[in-house]
Amino acid sequence: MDKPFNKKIETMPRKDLKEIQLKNLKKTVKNVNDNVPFYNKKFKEFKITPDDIKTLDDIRKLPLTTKNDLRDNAPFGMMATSLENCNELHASSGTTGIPITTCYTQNDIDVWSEVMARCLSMSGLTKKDIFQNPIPYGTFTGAFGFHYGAQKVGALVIPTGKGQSERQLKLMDYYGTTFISGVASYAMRLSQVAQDMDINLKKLKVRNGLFGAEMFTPGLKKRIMDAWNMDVHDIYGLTEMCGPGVSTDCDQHDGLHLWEDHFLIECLDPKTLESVELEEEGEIVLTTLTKEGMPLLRYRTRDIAKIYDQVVCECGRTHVKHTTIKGRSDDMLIIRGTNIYPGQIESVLMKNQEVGGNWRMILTTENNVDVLKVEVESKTIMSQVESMNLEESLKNNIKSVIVFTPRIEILPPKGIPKTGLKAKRVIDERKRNEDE
Ligand code: DLL
Repeated sequence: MDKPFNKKIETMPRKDLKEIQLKNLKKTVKNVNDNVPFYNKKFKEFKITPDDIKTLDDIRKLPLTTKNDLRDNAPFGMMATSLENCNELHASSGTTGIPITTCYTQNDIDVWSEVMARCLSMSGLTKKDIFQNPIPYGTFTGAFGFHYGAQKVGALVIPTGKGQSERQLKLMDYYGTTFISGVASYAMRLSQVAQDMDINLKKLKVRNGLFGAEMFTPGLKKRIMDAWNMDVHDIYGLTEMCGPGVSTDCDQHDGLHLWEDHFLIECLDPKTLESVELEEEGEIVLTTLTKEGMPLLRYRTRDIAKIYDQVVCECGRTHVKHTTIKGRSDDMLIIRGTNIYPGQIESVLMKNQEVGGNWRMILTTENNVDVLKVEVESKTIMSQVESMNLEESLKNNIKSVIVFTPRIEILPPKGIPKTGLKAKRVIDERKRNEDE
């Protein structure tokens, strides 16, 4: 059974937790009203003052914040304190626009280390572990969050950083690494490289892994567990909150505990922006409760999940749980009139033992009709007959989930070109075809 890093807070009675939340919500609202012109203007527009926040439900009176608001005020317009009081900057990659930038005060770094230490301990990390961190150290929040948290737990951190999969595997073997972190699809890439190098992953000492940063279906999680013979946990987070460390699943592997003393979660219908019921799917909206550098009110994450209606978990933690992230609302595709999340396709693929670690969807238009092709890497090199059989079975299985029949192309292992840090699952060429 995993041990809480901070038992007092992690198992605190919910009544006390809510008191802390209300106190810190009031403080945050006053802080942004006094120090962030964007919020001060919004409060005037909404005709509210910080004194209107008397209960946690009053959060609904507050304005929502969107990624565009952050972009309009980039890079430092949303800061609640001067840069002089900050000592670290992180930013999203900015591949889809202006990078989302956030600066941390020392207290923000301390809080980040604390929540990461809780997530890592929940995934089994102890001071006895040798923790290898194969995430690029840079403006991406991933590597530093894991690094600070693992050091706080007291593990020995090996900051291997970016890529170089062969070197990562050799170092795991050489140093006897017991715990690894990373972007979810990278663990699969490593297992593929291990196969090419004739390394038996099960003979390495790695016994735990904590992964996230992108769509992470239960099917992919199980795949990684089986390939490495290790326990795998899912970690969620985003640059706008702190980076990784917002939530992680405990040993029950049934939902991710979100640290409610630092973040306040709501789940809204993305169309009406009204709250959905517990256990109903919606967009996760988060408010920071202790952030000093860039506090955010009701930030629309675009991530789709459900909040569990469960007060105390079997693990003893009292912090609320949400389901794994199903996808982003902006990832949802409408193909031939059907709403499809890439995660639905991944769930089917990962159940098939002949399927390798990588796949992607390519959408085009032919005679005004959407065409979906799913490219799938096989686990091992296949004969033509084996490949045709796999194609047929995937066609039928995917059809049963998305209603129409996709085209399937089976590619050899590593047949899909590598993308950046996070896997690129969807290539939508439909618009371009229409314009031609
Ligand atoms: O990806 C922070 C992170 C690093 C989390 C390492 C976990 C591990 P961003 O680059 O700002 O930050 O991307 C945040 O990634 O809104 C989700 O859409 C997605 N995401 C993050 N974790 C998960 C997860 C980092 N466990 C965006 N499951 C978020 C599904 C995730 N999606």
